[in-house]
Amino acid sequence: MDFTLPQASSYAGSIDGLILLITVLAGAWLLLAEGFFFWLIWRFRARDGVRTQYLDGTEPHIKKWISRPHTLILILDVVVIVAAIRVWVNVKQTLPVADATIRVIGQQWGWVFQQPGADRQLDTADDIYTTDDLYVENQKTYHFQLQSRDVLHSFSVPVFRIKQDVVPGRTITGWFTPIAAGTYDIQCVEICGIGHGVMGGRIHVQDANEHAAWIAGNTPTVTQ
Ligand SMILES: [Cu+2]
Repeated sequence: MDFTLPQASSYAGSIDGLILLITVLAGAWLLLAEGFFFWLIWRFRARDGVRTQYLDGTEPHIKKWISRPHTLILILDVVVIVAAIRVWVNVKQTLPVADATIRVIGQQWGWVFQQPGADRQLDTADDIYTTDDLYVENQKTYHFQLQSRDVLHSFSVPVFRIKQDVVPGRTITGWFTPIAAGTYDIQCVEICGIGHGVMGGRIHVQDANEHAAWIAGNTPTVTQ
């Protein structure tokens, strides 16, 4: 049984790498600091005939145990910040050229998806609307326009490592490129009322043929 969450978007791996980097750096310092702390407690425990030393913490040979790790941690902070900015710029600041643009609308309590029909243009008469089920093509880059009809929601696709707030009155644009076919969860991750807990959906990442058939089969017939 696999306990890890699949990485189903092009940038999922870089976000996981960032989390791993921070976990390893913070975890190593935690273990080191706690180990040293308990060693001090054991080493300088009360013993008969040994007088307590009174130290005020300003002695250079003691201060270096604070200042040197402090400097190291500041350097590692810079490493984390540089890594985080690189991922942020790639995921949030850069908008790669889209193969298709879709609209994602949050409302109490479900997701409405609007995507181009056979004409491949959004906001035309043959757009396809679905509720809670989003169908996309593997290896294609999508822009999504997030909107809300009522309150704050948050659009989350865990396998894509997407979590983006949805704000009434605004259109927030983001992107993803699915890299693994399959059906995955969509969640709302912003408390949005009594039905928040059931505001889930599914994203179906389909292969090219399967998706072309889905588009063809679901494009509404438009009478001119
Ligand atoms: Cu919601």
